[in-house]
Amino acid sequence: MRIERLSALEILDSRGFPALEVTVQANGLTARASVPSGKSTGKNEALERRDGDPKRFGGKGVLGAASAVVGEIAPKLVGKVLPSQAVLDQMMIELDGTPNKSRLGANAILGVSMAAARLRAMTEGAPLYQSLGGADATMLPVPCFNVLNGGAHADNPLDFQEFMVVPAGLPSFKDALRAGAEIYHALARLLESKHLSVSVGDEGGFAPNISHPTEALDLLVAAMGKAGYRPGEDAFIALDPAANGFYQDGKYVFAGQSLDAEAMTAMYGEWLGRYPILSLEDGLAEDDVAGWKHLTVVLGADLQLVGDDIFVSDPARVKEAIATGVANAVLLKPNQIGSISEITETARVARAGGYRCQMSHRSGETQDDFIADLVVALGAGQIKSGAPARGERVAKYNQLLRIETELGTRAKYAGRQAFRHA
Ligand code: 2PG
Ligand code: MG
Repeated sequence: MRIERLSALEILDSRGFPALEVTVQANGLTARASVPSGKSTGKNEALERRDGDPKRFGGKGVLGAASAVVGEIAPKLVGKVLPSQAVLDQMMIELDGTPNKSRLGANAILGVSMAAARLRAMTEGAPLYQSLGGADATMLPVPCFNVLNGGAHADNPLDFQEFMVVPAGLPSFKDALRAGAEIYHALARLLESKHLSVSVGDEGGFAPNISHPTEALDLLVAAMGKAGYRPGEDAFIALDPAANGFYQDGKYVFAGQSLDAEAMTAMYGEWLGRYPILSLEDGLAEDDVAGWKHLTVVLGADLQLVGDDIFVSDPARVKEAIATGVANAVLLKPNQIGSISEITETARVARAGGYRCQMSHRSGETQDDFIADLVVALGAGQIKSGAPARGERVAKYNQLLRIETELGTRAKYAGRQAFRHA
């Protein structure tokens, strides 16, 4: 089976900005993939190539990335047998020749990497999760539903970015999805009763006019109860403050406060006694490594501490973190590193060091549901894909439902075990 055609198209993402879609064809089969985009990005992410032409999409066009696919990558693949994932990704990394994929663009490389993985699964006649993960890939992840948005993803006064509902205590993914949707709607009714807005942020969570994180935490716990779920038994809370966004001159400045890393750690610790929090992502800023070490020493035994901006899904950074005691879990965002082989390696390195992994979407998404299959393939046990609402967010959750149904009695639900110490 030889690759007949590799093409790229500039499409729109969920925010109305350009995104890259890649299509690969062989043997009458067509596989397609598109690449999402972050807004609160880590400074060391692989480069998302944008045109910078102010006359088109405010400089955000991806025609250059598209032409890298068609003009540079396609000539290496068209007419050839589809290589293994490792060989393909390595070929593109070498063709790019930069440490952060800045020449071809991480969006160009990842788009081809994903589309090729899909094509391989189609030629094998296997579902994508099985093609990538083998016959043992049967673990459905715990979904983390981002139901209250702030920070860079909303224009409300809330400085913390994400407040997630985590139905880890339910028996199956399907039950967890239903709980997420019911709690989301209970939260809407609660907000309405308080005359707060139910307009939403970039990830489909509500963005009410509140400013203190504990107001959001109280709302989450109340919504769980209103929907008939027991906080701390059926459903839990995960946070992504995305602390880079409010880190100024060595202090964390939010809701009228200015705290150092020790005070932040004490505050998070105090919340653990009051709220059923089982995961904290980017509780401190990417440059505050000393703060992260302190946070890990003080809270690492009781709480999952996820590194996002600080690790940027980079296996080398994760390795260093394991050696130096920073965090105890890793967020997996394929476009931070730029290929399927590399994100798989990040998960392997994390796992080998005893770190948990959580698969993640980006705030700018498409309907592509690749990460749903990938989280099952990697057996990561956790995923965040925004609210249980909005097409590009539920595309992933719905694909997980299909996978769960297809696996039937072989499907396992990660549940509370997916979270360290939970
Ligand atoms: C995050 C993400 C996804 P963004 O910070 O974890 O929720 O946001 O894609 O804007 O980086
Ligand atoms: Mg984050």
